[in-house]
Amino acid sequence: MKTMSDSEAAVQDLAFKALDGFQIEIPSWGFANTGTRFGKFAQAAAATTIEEKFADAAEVNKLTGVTPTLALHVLWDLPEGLKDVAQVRALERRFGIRAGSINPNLFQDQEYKYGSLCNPSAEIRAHALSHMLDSIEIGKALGSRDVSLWMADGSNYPGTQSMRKRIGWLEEALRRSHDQLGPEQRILVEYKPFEPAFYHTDIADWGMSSHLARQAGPQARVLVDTGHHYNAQNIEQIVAWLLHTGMLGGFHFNDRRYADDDLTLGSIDPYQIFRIFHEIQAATDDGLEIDIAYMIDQSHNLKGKLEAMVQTVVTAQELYLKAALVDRKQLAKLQEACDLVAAEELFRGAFWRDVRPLTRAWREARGLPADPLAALRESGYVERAAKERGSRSMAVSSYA
Ligand code: RM4
Ligand code: MN
Ligand code: MN
Repeated sequence: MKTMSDSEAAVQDLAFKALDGFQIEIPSWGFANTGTRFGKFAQAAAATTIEEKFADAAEVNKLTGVTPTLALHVLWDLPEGLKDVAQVRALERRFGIRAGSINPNLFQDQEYKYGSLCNPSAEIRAHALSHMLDSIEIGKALGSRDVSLWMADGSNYPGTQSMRKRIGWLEEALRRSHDQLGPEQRILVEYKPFEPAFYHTDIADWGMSSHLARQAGPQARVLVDTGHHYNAQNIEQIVAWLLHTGMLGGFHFNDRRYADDDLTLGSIDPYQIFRIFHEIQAATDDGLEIDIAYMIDQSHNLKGKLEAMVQTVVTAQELYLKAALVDRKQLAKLQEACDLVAAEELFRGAFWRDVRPLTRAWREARGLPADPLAALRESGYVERAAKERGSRSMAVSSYA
């Protein structure tokens, strides 16, 4: 066996520490038959019950070792609300996976046609708020920390809604939700510039999220979904601002070429995720107190669900590790001296470094499969799931 030089050992040390400190939450809906609004291509192995989603999550965690929690969507996973908590508790014990963030669903009820928390009808707003409060109670009962709020609220045509009144309603709803949080709980406020609303969206960008989180109370933060930006936007700069102002609460990771495409992380622009991780790790090095929930929010329409999830987790680890290996002391010196090319080369160099031998070594040292994707294929899990689930999972509804 080849022995390591001191510097190789130091790099490995640093790498193992970084990887030990990185976990990422997977979404229950990433295992289900989701698709585009034009239709779904059903997969025989897709999960159709919450039990199957927990089983899939446990498989991903067994292969990668870094996904101990599963994000839940209230309507899809706990259709009976609080009454379903006992079942989720039992699944947690059975599969060794904990319930992660709780995602209220304020976009599917017919009454939300003109908005939920921002609906001009006081009655509908009250109904939406009570769903928020139920979601907070579900989070409490499950001991899960984050309630992550995303709304589809907005309008399609100029002049049809008062944008300013709707801000006021939203502020009130978030304050009242915040009042009900347990001491460990947080509300994460997600933003999105458009879709499904195409003229104005009530929480359209990080400034709006940040304002709403601040006025809601000290336990509210911003959630950055990487797919929820205009194409030219500098997301790592947004991240830097949120870090600086103490408002960064979490991420929904995914990739995209055009809009909210929900493609697998790093498939289109891995450099961007690297740049985001660099900002976070630089802030940590500088002693900023941060507590960020890393979560995946993807919809795997064409790729196999399990494969796509494992691929995403592995990619996240690789990009996180590349960022951990940026020599930030040296980079700070080069930045100070305005040695632009050397600074950029150092930065780019870290991005181009092949960290896969390090992630393999870490996995072996932690008793995990060195190549989780290959291990998934060898396990036959997907084929077994397809056999068992096949008939049920093919019965999916179409767009119309
Ligand atoms: C939204 C947003 C939310 C997700 C819904 C289903 O675009 O990303 O986080 O819960 O989709
Ligand atoms: Mn999201
Ligand atoms: Mn989205």
